[in-house]
Amino acid sequence: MINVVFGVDGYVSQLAVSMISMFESNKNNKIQVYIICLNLNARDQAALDEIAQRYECQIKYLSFDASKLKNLKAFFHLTHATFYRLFIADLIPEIDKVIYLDCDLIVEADIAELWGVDVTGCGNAGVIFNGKDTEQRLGVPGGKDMNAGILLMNLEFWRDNNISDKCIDWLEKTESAYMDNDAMNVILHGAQKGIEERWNLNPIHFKKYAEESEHPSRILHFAGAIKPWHKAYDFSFQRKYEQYLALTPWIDGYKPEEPWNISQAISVANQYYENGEFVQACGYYNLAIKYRVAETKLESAELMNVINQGLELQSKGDCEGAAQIFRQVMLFWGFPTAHMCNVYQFPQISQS
Ligand SMILES: [Mn+2]
Repeated sequence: MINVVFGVDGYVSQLAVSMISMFESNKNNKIQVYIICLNLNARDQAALDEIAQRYECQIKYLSFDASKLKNLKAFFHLTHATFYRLFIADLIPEIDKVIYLDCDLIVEADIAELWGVDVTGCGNAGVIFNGKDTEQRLGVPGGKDMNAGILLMNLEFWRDNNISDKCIDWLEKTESAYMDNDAMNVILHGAQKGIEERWNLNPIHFKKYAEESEHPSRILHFAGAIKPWHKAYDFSFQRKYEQYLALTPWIDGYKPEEPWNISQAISVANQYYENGEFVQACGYYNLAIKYRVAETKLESAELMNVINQGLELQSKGDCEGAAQIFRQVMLFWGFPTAHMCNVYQFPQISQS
């Protein structure tokens, strides 16, 4: 039996996608799923149970005293659920090993291979990123930057060495950007095992790698503030996300989240433009102009004239011609007009 733990704090449809992608890729494995949740409603729980039953799995739900989180602060786009993994060892004392999975990923791998990694003498196994972050930012000589989105956790080690308490204690005393991820990298320094990067591939950095089945067996982890349920994300991964979402009841009425700033609007427009969908491209270039006007005055009357030329072509139905004019304006403002899979190469893509 493979034990898999998720933590959820609001992102239930995303959890459903992570979970169902795992089941779809692991039809020959027996999996026990645990979900840590503090406020899951009965309807969502019933929908998750129904999905698990399709794959002959019964979910066990775990809850804990929320007051343990009262001194911990979540930053950026992260919710308190990021801290749940710190409590796993105590929540299931009868279990010695689990795979922990985030809710922003798609499993396309046989997780029995991950489950088989030897974690003797280690707290966590996971993918170590290239950054020297832990060493430089957190001042741990030789410190590893292991990403906590996908972990094989040795719970026996966690309990024997009081890792949970040590992490919480460190977090209460330290203002750190990546919170529990940082805490584990500091506290477990010297007791971490690196695994192959295919277990934690961020598609925005590895588009070719992730898409071309060079590694058919991998976990796609959509780390960062822009996710495949945002319209600004790379369209091909939005479609992949929606394919799995379509296996869940959350597909009903689903719409990706619209861009909330100029960079995201341009990212969407550029993709439509490259796909030859000029009507949609113009719509999002218009939105980009709207965001620009809302935050900055237009530079000149001349620029206004150029924009008006584009709008006129658009109103006459020449959306290709209009889009070309709008793209000149975007370039003038310093934005790229070629689609970039890595949305973070845009200026201020996630700025709220
Ligand atoms: Mn994540």
